[in-house]
Amino acid sequence: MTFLDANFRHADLLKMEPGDLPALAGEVRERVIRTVRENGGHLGSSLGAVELTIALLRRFDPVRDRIVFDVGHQVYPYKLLTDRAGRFDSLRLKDGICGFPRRSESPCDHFNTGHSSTSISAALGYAKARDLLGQDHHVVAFTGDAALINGLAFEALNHIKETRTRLIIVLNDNKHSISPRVGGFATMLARLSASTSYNKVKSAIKECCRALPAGGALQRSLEGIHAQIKALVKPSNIFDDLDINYWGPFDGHDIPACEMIFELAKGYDRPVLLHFNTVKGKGMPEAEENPTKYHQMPPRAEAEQPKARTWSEAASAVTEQLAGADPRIVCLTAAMATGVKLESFRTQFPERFFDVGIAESHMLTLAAGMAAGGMRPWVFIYSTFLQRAMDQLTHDIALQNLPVVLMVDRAGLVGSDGDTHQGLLDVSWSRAIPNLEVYAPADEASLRQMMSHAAGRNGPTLIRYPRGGLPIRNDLCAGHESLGTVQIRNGTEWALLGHGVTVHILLEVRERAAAAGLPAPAVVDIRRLKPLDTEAMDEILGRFPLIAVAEEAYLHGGVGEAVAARIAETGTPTMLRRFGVPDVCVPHATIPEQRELYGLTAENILAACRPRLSVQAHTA
Ligand SMILES: Cc1ncc(C[n+]2csc(CCOP(=O)(O)OP(=O)(O)O)c2C)c(N)n1
Repeated sequence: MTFLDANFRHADLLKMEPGDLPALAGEVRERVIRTVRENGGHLGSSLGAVELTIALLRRFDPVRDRIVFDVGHQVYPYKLLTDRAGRFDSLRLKDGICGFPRRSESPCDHFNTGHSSTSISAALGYAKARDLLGQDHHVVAFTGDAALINGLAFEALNHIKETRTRLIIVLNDNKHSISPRVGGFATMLARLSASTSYNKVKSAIKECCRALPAGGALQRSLEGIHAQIKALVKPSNIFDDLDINYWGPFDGHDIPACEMIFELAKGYDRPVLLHFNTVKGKGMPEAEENPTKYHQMPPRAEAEQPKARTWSEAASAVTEQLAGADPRIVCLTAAMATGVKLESFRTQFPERFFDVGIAESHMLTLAAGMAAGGMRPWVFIYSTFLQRAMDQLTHDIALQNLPVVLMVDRAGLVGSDGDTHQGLLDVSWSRAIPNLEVYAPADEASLRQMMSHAAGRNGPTLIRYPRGGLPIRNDLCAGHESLGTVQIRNGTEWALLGHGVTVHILLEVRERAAAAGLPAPAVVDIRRLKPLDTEAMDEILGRFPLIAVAEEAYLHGGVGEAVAARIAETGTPTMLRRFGVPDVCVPHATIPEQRELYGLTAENILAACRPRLSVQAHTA
């Protein structure tokens, strides 16, 4: 019998017999695996959270109660069981179900996420709002063990006591970040997880469940278990010390036990943290075996394509070479060693590799300290996660003019992870930070050149590069020593300026223009985004009556604005068109679809510029 069909509703879950729930869990897993294999997405975390989600949804009202997920990549079972099974095949596709909780998508999604460690702060906010508004629903923060070590989560844990509110924290402890988790807190959790108290509680729960009474008798029975939990489950731990009641560890795959624990927690009038042990990738042997590999999977179409060498691989290969020549070079990552491809560096230079866990702010200040102490730190970070460490970049690194290199991966549009993961802000804010030099390579040769420059620089350098494979063209700036603005193709009447990936789009515009009998535009690689190469720039602006700037970044604060300011300040009589991402949150879709949405295509740029070209009248 199939339970999880397209019409499955949350109400159906409440009617199910407990004995049928393991079969439902199997169907949820099967659906998650099938969909992720096809569309790509996060796999291991969702597979590990199936039973906990079923129990949560049987004991809490997902609309009235506020369940706040951390990161949000474990919500596929939650989405399937909250009336979205019929649309689940569209997961992460354009206009489809988002891979993370989205308030606009369902009344059951209470807080948008994508970045980690926000759940306790947000849930605490919800709890306090409830108290102040005189409401009485439950608030649950659902967090992973690796997310818990971020400073933001610690700040929230510290604050809980002061708020004197009722809050339930579900700690889904699968012992893994993307890679194995790191640090002293991980060791403490491991010690708690190994505690044998759970077995004693389990037998108490089993005893109670044998003849579960109704009404007041149930309440008395629960109180009895509660007393046993308080008596039994008390290994010393930081949570109790922070006045957050710690209960656990429990088996997060035992649905009746999870339900009972949730029911108990609902009756508790103080903050409580429920510690569940789970297995990342549960139910899929290869994912259980290798949770790092199966944390996230590419869409089938991408997986079947021949694997191109990626920007991340190229960047880490150059770093290894530079580190071989300079023993002061150290590499830092915040739990993203696989994503930024630092595994080989870690093997080659174990003493000079630092995975700090999900702790971006700490990582940057640590790098600043290392640089002040005489080392040459190279920080590898996704553009979107650098947002977590803006003050550290500014206050600790840039203002002290320290020689830290920021290798900003996944800069630009990132595709199906959606709005929380786009790397569109780094250009705007990094252009405003003093002492910082900012570069965007358009090909591997440029990347190498920029990294060599950064290695020798006595100040902070940021190099942004995109997600995915390197371009086939690798000689764009051949013969040009300058890391500033370089004209790479000659032209008349119009010049197209870009940086990074857009340089290739502009070369395509040039080809299309030639095919259409239009004058060929000059193509210019801006290369250094800050400080702008004003000398070369002014010379180019002065030669062409039409200038177009294209960048895979927000238009607000982008390089296009800097060019506009330059044109205005120098009184250059030229017309400017800018192409980039407008003032919107960019939803999940493929990168080509996202480019299409915002006009970052050769076709659109040509169409937009065409009316300004004087020869247009002569051409077909
Ligand atoms: C601020 C931030 N840094 C990095 C990431 C990338 N990231 C996504 S999931 C993850 C690991 C999360 O581990 P955990 O909280 O234990 O949850 P699990 O995946 O094990 O369920 C990381 C590092 C992120 N989403 N947000």
